[in-house]
Amino acid sequence: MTHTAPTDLIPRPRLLSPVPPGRGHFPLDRHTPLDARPGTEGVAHWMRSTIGAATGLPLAPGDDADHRIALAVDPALPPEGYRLVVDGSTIRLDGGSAAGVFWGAQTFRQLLGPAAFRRAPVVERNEWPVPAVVIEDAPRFSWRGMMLDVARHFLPKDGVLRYLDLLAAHKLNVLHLHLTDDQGWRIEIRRHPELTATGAWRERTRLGHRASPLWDERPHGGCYTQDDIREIVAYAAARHITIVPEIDIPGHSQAAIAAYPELGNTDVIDTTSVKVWDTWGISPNVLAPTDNALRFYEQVLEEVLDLFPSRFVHIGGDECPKDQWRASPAAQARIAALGLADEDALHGWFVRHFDRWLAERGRRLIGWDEILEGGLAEGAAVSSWRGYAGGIAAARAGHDVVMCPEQHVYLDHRQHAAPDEPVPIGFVRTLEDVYRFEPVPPELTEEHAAHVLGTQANVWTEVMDSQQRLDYQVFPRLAAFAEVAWSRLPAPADRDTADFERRMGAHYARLDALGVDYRPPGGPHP
Ligand code: TNX
Repeated sequence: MTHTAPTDLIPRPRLLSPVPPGRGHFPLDRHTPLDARPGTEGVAHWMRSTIGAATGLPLAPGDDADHRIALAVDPALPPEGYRLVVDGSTIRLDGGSAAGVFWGAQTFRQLLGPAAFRRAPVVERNEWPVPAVVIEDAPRFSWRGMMLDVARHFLPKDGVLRYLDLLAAHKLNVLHLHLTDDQGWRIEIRRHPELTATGAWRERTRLGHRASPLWDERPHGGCYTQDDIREIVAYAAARHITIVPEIDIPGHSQAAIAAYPELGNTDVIDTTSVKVWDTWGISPNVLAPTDNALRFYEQVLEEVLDLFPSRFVHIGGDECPKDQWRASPAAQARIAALGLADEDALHGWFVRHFDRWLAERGRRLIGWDEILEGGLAEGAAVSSWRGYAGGIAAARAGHDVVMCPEQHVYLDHRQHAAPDEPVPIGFVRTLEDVYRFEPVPPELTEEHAAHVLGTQANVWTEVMDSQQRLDYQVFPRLAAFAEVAWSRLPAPADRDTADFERRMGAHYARLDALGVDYRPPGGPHP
């Protein structure tokens, strides 16, 4: 019978003592009870609905000292850590918290073999031998994320739920949702209904060049209702994943200006003729530095805070062209009235306003590294995307950082130099390149490195208009990224890429069972 060798796990656990092959296993079958001690009921529910559905085993509640799976919280373990002990009579899974037990359950699922990743059993099978093993594991970082851009191409709710399952299977615990951009506004805001009535749709897509498959003349759009968002947040919480919402200001806001023209720089352009953008790049249409714009976005964020329990709220802050502010007498008057030096400082004024506003509500602001340019707001954390430099500067100044340098973890970038690579943009980032990514740059002292909360892979979707293209770009690279974020790997040059590739052999079978359209190892034309 096929199960997975404990040495085939991804991400690699911290400590693994397998019993030599053939020296024992736990005979999981339809009579095996699942005993969930207090605090682990949610994990047991997840195991029944996922592993139970794939195997056809009931995993019914119960206890039997000679044959059982026992889940428990052991506060002596690290908060997200777990210990999994499998012998002939018991599978014992303890976690430092429910989250730790949940990550241990992901490991347990891998030990059952690829069939445990299906939605329903394909053959009648009564025994699922689990190899005897002792695993002690805990994550390197507390922020192990993926950013998904649902603004450039909308991903309907079920697609997001599916990605939450995929993140969970890789022990990733943050989904940063990029909900607004020039090309679309994707979250219902009750107080300002035009944001989605107008802002969720563009007339066409003109991405790249005329010959590009993404140059068309049909409308694109969609949005999440507030009930959709509640469902997504609850689904994520059941998987110990935090959704970090992003509302991008003051740039990347053309869709909002198309919906409410008074948000734009009305003394520079006729904002009533602005439409949701149908091309890519950086739109010159940015928010005007008015009290009205601040109030408007406070009202937006009030609804966002009601929906998302996340401590961190992302306000974007990236790629804000200052040309309209330079040309606008009203913006110039504002700069003078506030006693600011220039347009960069005005950008900083926007960010500082929301830093304070969020702090007053018990939340924390996070923004792209451009927020350093206007003078970093007091409590702000930084997503370092233009390389490591922003993150290094922020960490040295005592600010928290999420490392996501575009040279390493931008999954919109191409995976191969071949001209027929299906998504041929950006620089080449192979699976191995991602495996060699190191989130903590060596120039940081230990004290400053402690500000690196973790790392995330960013998935911008200008060229990803379907689940298939999305899967192709994200996988298998997300598996390498997950190991970087979870496991304590040696320095990049010393990483065992051969062992990782070997384990990927088992992992492709899991992705197949999950129905993931990953890029095949040899490329689309091996
Ligand atoms: C830069 S990263 C952007 C995005 C694009 C991406 C394409 C960042 C904060 N801004 O708006 O989608 O490059 O790779």
